[in-house]
Amino acid sequence: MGCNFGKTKGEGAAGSDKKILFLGLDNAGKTTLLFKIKDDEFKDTVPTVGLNVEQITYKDMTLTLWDVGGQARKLWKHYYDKVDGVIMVIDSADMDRMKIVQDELSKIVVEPGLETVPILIMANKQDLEGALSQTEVSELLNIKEISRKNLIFHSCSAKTGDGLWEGLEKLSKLWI
Ligand code: G3D
Ligand code: MG
Repeated sequence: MGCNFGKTKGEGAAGSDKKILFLGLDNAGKTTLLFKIKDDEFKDTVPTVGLNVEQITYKDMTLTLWDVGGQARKLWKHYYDKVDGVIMVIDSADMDRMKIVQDELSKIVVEPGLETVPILIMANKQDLEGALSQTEVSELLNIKEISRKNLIFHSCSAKTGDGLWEGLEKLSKLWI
């Protein structure tokens, strides 16, 4: 499945610690994605009340992954300090809330303190029948209107793991 754990020196950014923040609406799949990355397995999750923080070694980097929950969106900004990357997780099958996702994204991209932080948008739940494709999600979110260099987009399934490592790979390239 292309899992890229372990130390493969020379391929990533110079050995370093990176703090990555998972953002997204509740039920988008943040916690599932976090544990899929951590343990490479599909876990039943319960809605995140507090924080899930996990650390992994990816290439020659230590990534600390912060899942801060999706319900209290006003609290997200308290976690922006010293963030090296944001992974915004989207439920691609949840068309009804795409407008809310778009609003949240438009706030994140102009957030003071996140201007230079790479953002990876993950169009999750691609395994679900009826999920919108990466292109469809990106059109609904009006991504092309966002003038920001370090914003990348990828589709994935936290359930199967498809696209997960490719997304992380894209994000890690922005640190080089
Ligand atoms: P959140 O942390 O963003 O709030 P969760 O979301 O990780 O708790 O996931 C919410 C629900 O979506 C969970 O289902 C989880 O299993 C499911 N889910 C997450 N990612 C995927 C995916 O890629 N594909 C599919 N099919 N389901 C996914 P339950 O039923 O436990 O509420
Ligand atoms: Mg959660």
